[in-house]
Amino acid sequence: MRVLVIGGDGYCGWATALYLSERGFDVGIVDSLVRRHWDLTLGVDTLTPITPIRHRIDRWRELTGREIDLFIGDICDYPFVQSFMRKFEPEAIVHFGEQRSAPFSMIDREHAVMTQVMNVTGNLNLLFAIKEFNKDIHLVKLGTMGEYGTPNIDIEEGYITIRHNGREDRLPYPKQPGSFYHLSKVHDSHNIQFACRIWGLRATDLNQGVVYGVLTDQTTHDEILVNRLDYDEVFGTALNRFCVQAAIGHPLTVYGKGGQTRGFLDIRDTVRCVEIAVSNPAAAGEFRVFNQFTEQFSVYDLAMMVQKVGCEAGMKIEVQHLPNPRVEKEEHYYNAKNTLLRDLGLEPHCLSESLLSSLLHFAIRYKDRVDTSQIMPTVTWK
Ligand code: NAD
Ligand code: USQ
Repeated sequence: MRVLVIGGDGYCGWATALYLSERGFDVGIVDSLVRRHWDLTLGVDTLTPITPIRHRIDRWRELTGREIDLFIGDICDYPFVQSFMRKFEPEAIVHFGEQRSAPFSMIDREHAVMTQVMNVTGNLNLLFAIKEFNKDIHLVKLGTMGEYGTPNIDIEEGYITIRHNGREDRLPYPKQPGSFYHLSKVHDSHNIQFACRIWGLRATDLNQGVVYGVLTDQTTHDEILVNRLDYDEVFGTALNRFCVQAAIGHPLTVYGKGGQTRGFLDIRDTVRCVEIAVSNPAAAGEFRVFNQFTEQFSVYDLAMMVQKVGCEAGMKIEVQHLPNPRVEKEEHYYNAKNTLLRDLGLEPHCLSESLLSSLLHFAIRYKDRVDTSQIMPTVTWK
């Protein structure tokens, strides 16, 4: 199957492109490299020294004999989208190519507008391109668990059955996102659902939780293939940040009480979930939603787990409760469903002490690259 990975130079996209390539899919990568540009403008860098995209792809070909086509450009530019659709003729499009940081979207008006305009425009362009070139192309879109927020009832997979004044319907699950970034994903979901309903497109929205880890079987073949690992306050995510903080002896930065509970998954499950979605396409006209996470943890629980594993290895790790820079519930009910991907064959890698230990050792290996000034949060929601 011919699969285009939009955002294939990024954290999830690079791991997915190599995984699908090794699994026998014909893979093309589309990326504007804007993420590398944002890192430069913010003065942040990945913990791991990532090589230029063309070097990465050349090395993959040398090692495996497998080609990955590369299209450099911005999916907000419709003629560029038309040109790669014409040249590559995808059967599935996996869309990772968005501004994905909540703090980035909350820096100021400019960053909020940039996030929403880019994310919504790029996604709309893909929908129009699928309609123009081949309505059978399956769109696999990365959404986020954060679209739902933290309601005081169970979170279903995309839809909820509601009884109201004696009548019943299955409706999109209510959304209460927590940042302008998370809101952009809600807008995307609505646009995709509309396109499926009106034009008969087929789409899967993968409402992914927070991803952790860095090693996948394919990116470990060679140092040139190493994936990015973000630890800074803008792009770094909770567990990855805690492991890097532990590696350099920085107190773990729990925001507020730390009772914020989220769905999490190992990056090895991200790539497998995408394969499952691509291999089991949605029906024509169907807008399908899968909650893509494997386990739920509170931020405080994660910090305690990192502390335990680190201390057992002889490290000295403190946990610090910082004033929360975000506006979010710090103690709340959270019970999200995640059975649909398992029903299709996902066998989760659960968070274990050995995985945490290997992530800690990975962070220690690169700890001399850490810029400690990038760790404490400065972007606030207010
Ligand atoms: P990332 O920033 O590492 O990668 C995104 C890639 O997309 C970058 O290489 C960037 O250059 C590219 N890109 C962005 N806008 C583009 C555009 N307009 N045209 C072409 N390329 C563009 O992000 P990631 O962590 O790999 O996340 C990928 C997707 O998964 C995002 O949509 C994100 O919302 C979603 N997601 C990520 C996580 C996580 O924990 N990392 C969790 C849930 C959902
Ligand atoms: N947090 C801390 N300390 C930190 C960093 C974060 O306590 O040092 C807390 C945050 O306050 C929040 C939780 O951890 O309550 C998660 O924050 P995060 O930065 O790990 O993740 P988030 O901002 O939600 O965004 C990340 C990805 C995003 C994806 C989302 C999935 O950057 O692309 O959509 O995870 S989800 O959280 O399910 O919406």
